[in-house]
Amino acid sequence: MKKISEILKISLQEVDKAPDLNSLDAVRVRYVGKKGKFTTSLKLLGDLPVEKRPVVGEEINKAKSVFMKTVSLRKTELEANALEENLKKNSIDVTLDGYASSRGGRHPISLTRLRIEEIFQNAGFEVKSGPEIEDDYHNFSALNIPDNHPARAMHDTFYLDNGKLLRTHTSPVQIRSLLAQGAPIRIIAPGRVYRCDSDQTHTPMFHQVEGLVIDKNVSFANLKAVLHEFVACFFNKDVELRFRPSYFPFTEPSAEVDIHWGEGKWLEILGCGMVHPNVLINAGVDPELYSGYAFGMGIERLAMLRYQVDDLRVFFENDLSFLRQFN
Ligand code: 2NL
Repeated sequence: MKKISEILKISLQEVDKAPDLNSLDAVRVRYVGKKGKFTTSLKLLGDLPVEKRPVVGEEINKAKSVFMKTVSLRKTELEANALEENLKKNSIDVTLDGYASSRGGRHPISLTRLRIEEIFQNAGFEVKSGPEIEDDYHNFSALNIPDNHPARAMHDTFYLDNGKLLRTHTSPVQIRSLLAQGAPIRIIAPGRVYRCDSDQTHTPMFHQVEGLVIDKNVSFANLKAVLHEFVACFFNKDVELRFRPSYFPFTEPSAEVDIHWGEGKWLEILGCGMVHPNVLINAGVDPELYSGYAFGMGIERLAMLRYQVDDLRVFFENDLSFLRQFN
């Protein structure tokens, strides 16, 4: 009996000293495992006289129970310590800086459009917009484009099931403005336009700015002066212009304009002309009293020149590493 209380005392000391869960389990095995001290003591009961067996047996079982309870408490304690340590090791410092979220930026086409708008606004032009879904009259007929003109062919125009179409230029915006407010007028109409055409240098949707000035005594000389000033402002330098005679159904005379861009190099950037009398009549303006000029240019082309982009299609791919360069 004395020996059992002695074993218990030592075993409890070992439990208390066990530094971690593994050594605690080793202690447990040493006392209550198959060959443990309490286990073997119970097996040796048979060597005692019959009348002593129950008392000693009970004593061993009590000691074993106290031991097991102590092991269990120590186990809980060690597990709590381990958890605490793990939390410390893997804790997050919530006061550290996070990742900065980057701000978006304007698309180069938008930047170019805004720049063009600003230049013309400073020259007294109003910026106008209108629907992208148009009817035949405002997109074609009013502009003196006859029924059999190639621009009307299915090949170029996106027609909708309801007989309407996607505007092929922003001219209808100007026709609508003119019908609504009459002459004199001085406007530009930037916006998306659509043509059923797609290759290296054409996208089915692109951007255009058209301009329209109607007043008394408006001349081709006024048109040349305004375009020359616009190009100088846009490129921040004096650029030589070349007017080549051309044809548009809605202007007469008509011209295409090139800019002098490097040794002997000329690049076409816009089309223009004096508004055709038929267009003035269609828009309710008396061509005996008023005259006007109009012009149209592609925004993508101007953006490519300004930002030295040589492939039109990058404007439509939305590749972030391309777009970030314009922030
Ligand atoms: C081009 C040529 C042009 C016009 C657009 C126009 C508009 C009205 C009346 C008369 Cl309401 N003309 N617009 C005139 C000449 C040329 O655009 O090459 N655009 C990209």
